[in-house]
Amino acid sequence: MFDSLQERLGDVLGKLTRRGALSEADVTAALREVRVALLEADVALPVVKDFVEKVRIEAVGEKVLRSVAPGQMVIKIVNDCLVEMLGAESAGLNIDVPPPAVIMLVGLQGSGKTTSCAKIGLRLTAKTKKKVLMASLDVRRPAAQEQLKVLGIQANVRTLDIVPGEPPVAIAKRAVRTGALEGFDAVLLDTAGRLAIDEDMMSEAAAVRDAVKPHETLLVADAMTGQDAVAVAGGFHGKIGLSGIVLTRVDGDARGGAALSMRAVTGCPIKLMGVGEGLDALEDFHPERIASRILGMGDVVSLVEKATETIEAEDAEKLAKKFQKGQFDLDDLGQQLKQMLKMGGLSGMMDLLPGMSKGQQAKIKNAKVDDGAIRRQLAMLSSMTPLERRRPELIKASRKQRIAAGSGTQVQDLNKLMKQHKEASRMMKRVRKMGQKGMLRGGLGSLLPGKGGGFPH
Ligand SMILES: Nc1nc2c(ncn2[C@@H]2O[C@H](COP(=O)(O)OP(=O)(O)O)[C@@H](O)[C@H]2O)c(=O)[nH]1
Ligand SMILES: [Mg+2]
Repeated sequence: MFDSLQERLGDVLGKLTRRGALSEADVTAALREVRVALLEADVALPVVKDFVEKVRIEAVGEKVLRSVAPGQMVIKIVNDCLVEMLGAESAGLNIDVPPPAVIMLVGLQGSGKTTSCAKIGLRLTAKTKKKVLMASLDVRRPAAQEQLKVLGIQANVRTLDIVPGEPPVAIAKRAVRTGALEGFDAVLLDTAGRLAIDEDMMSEAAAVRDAVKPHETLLVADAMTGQDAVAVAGGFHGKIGLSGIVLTRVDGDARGGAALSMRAVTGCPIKLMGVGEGLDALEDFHPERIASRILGMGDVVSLVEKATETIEAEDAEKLAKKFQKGQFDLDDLGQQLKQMLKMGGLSGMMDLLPGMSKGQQAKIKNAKVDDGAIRRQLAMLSSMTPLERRRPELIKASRKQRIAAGSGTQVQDLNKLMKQHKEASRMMKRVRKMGQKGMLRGGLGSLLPGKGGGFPH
């Protein structure tokens, strides 16, 4: 699922990150493409409109367009809005009630209700050691009750004895009564579905609901059905009231629009997803994981988060001002090294630096610069006096020996550090004529091997 959407969004957003600065027009153009991509993935139109508008409002702000890595900031905003659309936090089944917890499954025929019922039964039994009773209220299809019984045997979950001719409401009541009398923690009710929503089906489900007052009413919806699924969800929610959604066939090659719209349309969380025919093919639905799967850029998102935490705008500006004056002392170097460490070392920084091709990034990542080198350099810097850090030219032979001894390094390590600092500050001077942002980038970039300073090795 989500493959084609992922490809489309990846293209659009990738283009943004490859540009250094962004204008409002760039963002607007990109969002137009995002909109088309979502519509093609079958996301409901009102949901798409809402989504794009939300992203636009946040993305064209000063803060984003003037930030260190505007393209990535936009991706982060898209990601956050996706998460919000999918339901902010993951929601589990609500079974913390005086037992038995009654869970009713509703949905169209063939959506996967009976299978999901057995999957949930197995999960509650195996994972949370609950005592579960399942009952099929599907008296329409001759083999339906038998099907649940067979699955119950496979999953090692009890099913309510079948009484031929018993109507659905009576079965539901008997199931809950049996559950209470025999000390079951949960009673799962698998209801009958139709090929399309109709009044009969709705009133039957409503009658069961009124008779047993379920703690959870889950809509089982097939992710493959696209736009229809959204209408179905709206219909069920209006007539019966849902507490959550189980999305099935997420393992298929659906375009994913249903999954993306369902939460927004009903306001109900997607609680579980079916990812195969096997009874263990059931997973929790984590909005943030799904979002990063759709964007295929989970790493970038967390890096941007780290970057905004570590490179505060003011720090960046302060640094830029110093560069403007052509100053770059060992304190500044230390500050940059610390930032690098915080951001997960050089390989982490790579993605945040605009203007680097994928090839360059890969090369540097493969070089595997270890954080240990940065830590050693920081140790040397902290063995210096403040005066030495401000005026590196003071550091001659005897001082060098003291610093190396104090930091547990060798004089040649220190020489290397001094040389790198010299190269970096030369680089700073070279980028002086660029804009402030350019200077910051040049400054950070100069710290990278093969792109100026060439350290740490
Ligand atoms: N691939 C896949 N198949 C599923 C999933 N859930 C259910 N199915 C299959 O869908 C078909 C119909 O499922 P069933 O539970 O009988 O649907 P019901 O009519 O709503 O009770 C069965 O063949 C299931 O094996 C899923 O998550 N992935
Ligand atoms: Mg069924």
